[in-house]
Amino acid sequence: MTRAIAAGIAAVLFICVNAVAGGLEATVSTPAGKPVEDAAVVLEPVLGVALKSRKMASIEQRDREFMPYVTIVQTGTLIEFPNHDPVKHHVYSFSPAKRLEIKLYAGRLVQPVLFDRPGEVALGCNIHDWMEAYVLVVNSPYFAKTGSDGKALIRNVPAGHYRVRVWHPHQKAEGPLRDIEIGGITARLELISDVTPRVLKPKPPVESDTY
Ligand SMILES: [Cu+2]
Repeated sequence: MTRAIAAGIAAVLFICVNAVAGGLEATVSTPAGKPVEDAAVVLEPVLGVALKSRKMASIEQRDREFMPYVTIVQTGTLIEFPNHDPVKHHVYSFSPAKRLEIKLYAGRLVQPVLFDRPGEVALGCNIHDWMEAYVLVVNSPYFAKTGSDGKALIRNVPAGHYRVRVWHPHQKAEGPLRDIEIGGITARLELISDVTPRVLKPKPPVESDTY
């Protein structure tokens, strides 16, 4: 085989490999047609092991709130909990997928926490009752979270057969899984999730905070 032919074959293979990555654009709405924000859309590969995505995520505390409200990570990801507030926080979870407690602390230098089991994790703060956040731990690196328009875009998904999962911390029930074939294009899906609207709990003025 001449070098030119080998290079030609390599170029064709490269194009083919690139062409078999696709994506999913999902729109999540309530049964009444309202866009659902903060829903997790996850593509779980039916066959084969999914590649690792990023290893570290961050849930900050700012203005005595967790940010973001919903975080999606792949199983095995470390999450750090930097505190940017002038007051202390005491982060905990009683969820079976991850029990944790970071006792009263200030500042950014707290040990990250390993989320090593798939499942849903509800976070709270022992000091500030209104603080809440959720982590969805999944066995896939292919996921996205919906914005206020209810849309989530998952890019660079290798071609193959996947199950589509939609999750929201305030869903009344998790909907049925759907199967989808991802090819070289961005697939579009309309998904329904029946959620209870988030009710913001009252937050006392910062001056009354003694922590
Ligand atoms: Cu707090």
